[in-house]
Amino acid sequence: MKKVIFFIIILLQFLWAEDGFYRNRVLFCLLKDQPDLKVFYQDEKPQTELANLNILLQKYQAVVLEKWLRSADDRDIVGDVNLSKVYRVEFTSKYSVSELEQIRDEFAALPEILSADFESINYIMESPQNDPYNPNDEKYGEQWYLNKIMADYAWGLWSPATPGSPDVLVGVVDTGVDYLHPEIEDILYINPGEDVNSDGQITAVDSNNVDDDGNGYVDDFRGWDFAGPTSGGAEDNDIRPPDAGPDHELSHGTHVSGIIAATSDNTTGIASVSFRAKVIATKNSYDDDTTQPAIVDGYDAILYTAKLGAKFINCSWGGSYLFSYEKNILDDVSDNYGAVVVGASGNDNHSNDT
Ligand SMILES: [Ca+2]
Ligand SMILES: [Ca+2]
Ligand SMILES: [Ca+2]
Ligand SMILES: [Ca+2]
Repeated sequence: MKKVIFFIIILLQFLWAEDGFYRNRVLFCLLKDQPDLKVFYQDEKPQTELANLNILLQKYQAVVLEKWLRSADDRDIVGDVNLSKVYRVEFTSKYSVSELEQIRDEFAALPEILSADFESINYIMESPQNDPYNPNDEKYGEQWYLNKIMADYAWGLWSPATPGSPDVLVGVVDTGVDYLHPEIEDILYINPGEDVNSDGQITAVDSNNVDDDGNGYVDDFRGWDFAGPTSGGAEDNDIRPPDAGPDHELSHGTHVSGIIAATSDNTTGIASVSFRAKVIATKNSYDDDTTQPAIVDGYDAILYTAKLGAKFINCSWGGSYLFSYEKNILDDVSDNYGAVVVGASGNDNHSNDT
């Protein structure tokens, strides 16, 4: 019998934990013009100068009444809520959800109180609730970082559907992309405004030398080469870099695009973190800049991909400065195009803390 009771207690604790909020607590916020409560304890029970409140504290057997936030002061006002006037009430025992809702509503109904609510229980999750999804790509077993960030469990959330979505557009502002790469060719976004015959393919008919979508870039059916082949050379619509340089530096954009969106679950190569997002790639390096390629017109390219619909814009590059108009671009794409720009945190072998 003891074992059964023990099991039931464990089960109840598990269920309570699952419920996600404290069953023996209520938070309430005083009205803005209400002075702070003078809390004192009588027979280890909290009391205040407010008779109405004392009745509820006694009725539901409160054992603690305290300010919820030690860090809050009169600067922390959100709408009608002055966060420094939020109090936590803790009761002797736990209540059912319906009882706690009733208690919350009774506190909220007091004339001195603005509102009342529950308090959540939060965890560092030790294990996800769903099954992981393991793609069949041949090198997936070597991609330890995907398991490290629990991408496999994130993919599993789509079950039984295929993970990810080709409707998610990711801008990759980098050294261009080898669009003939077998893991890349199917993940590049085709600009429908330049796909003249609307077949989702880029063929000779689409190269009509006309800016069909009127965005200022002629035949930019798969991104744009903002740098052009050499310094001083004309920009063009070919985002494919040459395979040059001792360390193949110009393949950086292809590498990055693969990490983000390489075709996954195709028994070939790697799986990508997004599984099957589409990439809007730009080329921002010169073909002959093979030692340490500089990013040419990177901010223009950020805006370009945002205007085509990229909601995430990857910039695996950086420098030592961010000047005002450059910051304006980041704010523009965030505020006006709803895009998140992700930048490198530094590959320059020094501590960013100093
Ligand atoms: Ca076409
Ligand atoms: Ca165009
Ligand atoms: Ca065209
Ligand atoms: Ca693959």
